[in-house]
Amino acid sequence: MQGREQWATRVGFMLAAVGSAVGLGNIWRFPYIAGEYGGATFLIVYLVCILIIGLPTMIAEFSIGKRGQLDAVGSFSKTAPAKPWVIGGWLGVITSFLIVSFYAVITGWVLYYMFSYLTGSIQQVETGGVEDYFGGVVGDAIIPVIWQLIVMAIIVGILYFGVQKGIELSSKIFMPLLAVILLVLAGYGLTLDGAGEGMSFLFVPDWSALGDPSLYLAAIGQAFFTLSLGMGIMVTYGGYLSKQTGNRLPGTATSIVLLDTLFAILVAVVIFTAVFTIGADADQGPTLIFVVLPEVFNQMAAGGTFFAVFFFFLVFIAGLTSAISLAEVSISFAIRQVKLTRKKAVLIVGGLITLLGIPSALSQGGPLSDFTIAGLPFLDFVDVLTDSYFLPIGGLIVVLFVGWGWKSKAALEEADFKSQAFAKIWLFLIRFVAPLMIIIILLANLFGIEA
Ligand code: VAL
Repeated sequence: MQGREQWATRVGFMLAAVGSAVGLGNIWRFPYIAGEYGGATFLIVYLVCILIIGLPTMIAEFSIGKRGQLDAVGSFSKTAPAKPWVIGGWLGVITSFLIVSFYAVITGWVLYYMFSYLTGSIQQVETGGVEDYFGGVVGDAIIPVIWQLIVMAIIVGILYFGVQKGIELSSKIFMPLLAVILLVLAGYGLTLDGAGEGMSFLFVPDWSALGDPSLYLAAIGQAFFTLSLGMGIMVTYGGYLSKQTGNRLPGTATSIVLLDTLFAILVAVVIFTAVFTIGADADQGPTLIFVVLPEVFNQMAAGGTFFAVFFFFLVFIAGLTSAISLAEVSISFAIRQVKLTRKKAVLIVGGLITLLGIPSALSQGGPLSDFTIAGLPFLDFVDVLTDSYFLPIGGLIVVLFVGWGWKSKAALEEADFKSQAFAKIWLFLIRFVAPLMIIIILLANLFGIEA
């Protein structure tokens, strides 16, 4: 057997983790959830969740991977032999596999939109008609599947080259590119007529909204999703760390969390300045970037197409690097557990993900829209199952294991804190604060408070 793959540099590892974190979660999910929960108020609660739950959990996931030096399942079982904690690893593999199956479908819609702008077809839609246009695209029997297949082929193509030449190299190219595009778009957004209103929606809180319990659920759920936590990704990526690339994990994790948050805020600036420019409502829900934003682009006197192509390219690249990380969890598992070569594992796992994605692709008004589970179309069912249940359970197992199941000396050694005070705060957060908050959201989800 060849030696296990590893990151080439610490910065490369960090960019790959940022590539994983920054995705549809930041560009598609964050703005519509923030839009639904009043903008600035949501942002504040979300930032608190990121700091006291997200960041500590990320350090915990990296530490497990770094100690185990294996895939998500292997790293759990090596760190805690013959203990039930390994369920956390299995759940990570299952969750990421489920998420990537529909994630590639949505990334396919994004790519389709980008091409439609390039060919000029969306620009011809009449004002107010994008909703029907979107319904036509996602409800078609062929379009969503073809674009899902294209996206999956690109993902498989990149993963075929492995950790350093595939994941790390693509992140080193794509992440700076994304930052540049985003800064240009945000700068442009600030010149629009709705800039003032958009910015105050995003940054001036309405304190009365804090009384809504579902705001907190939405904020914690978003923190897990956007930071790629509870899905085995950061454990898997931690497994490719060496002594050199894996030192000072708290610093690396802090940079990842900061960059992810900055991306989300800048995207929200782009979107809300645009939305308020045409006087649209911010609380449109999941179709915000597919319906409202194109209306904005179409109504812009100048530069709409330019803005739109770059925007959807940005979403596509962000989605791609995240989908890569989601798929890698199962691939690294297949390489170790089933003893496949990387190339075989990539092809087989990629094929299985694609198959599972097809019912999602056909569920949004297409031929399978009448096939529902628990009253939901297939894509929505898989989304809710993972977001509302599997992610928090996965995250809970991680914090309970690192906080209580693992000797704190060993955990601290892997995390490699330079400050005693921060090390103590971290242990306190993963032992008490994070588990308690996660248990509250789980119970709230079970008892049906809408997130
Ligand atoms: N964190 C990513 C996102 O925000 C994925 C991996 C869920 O979209």
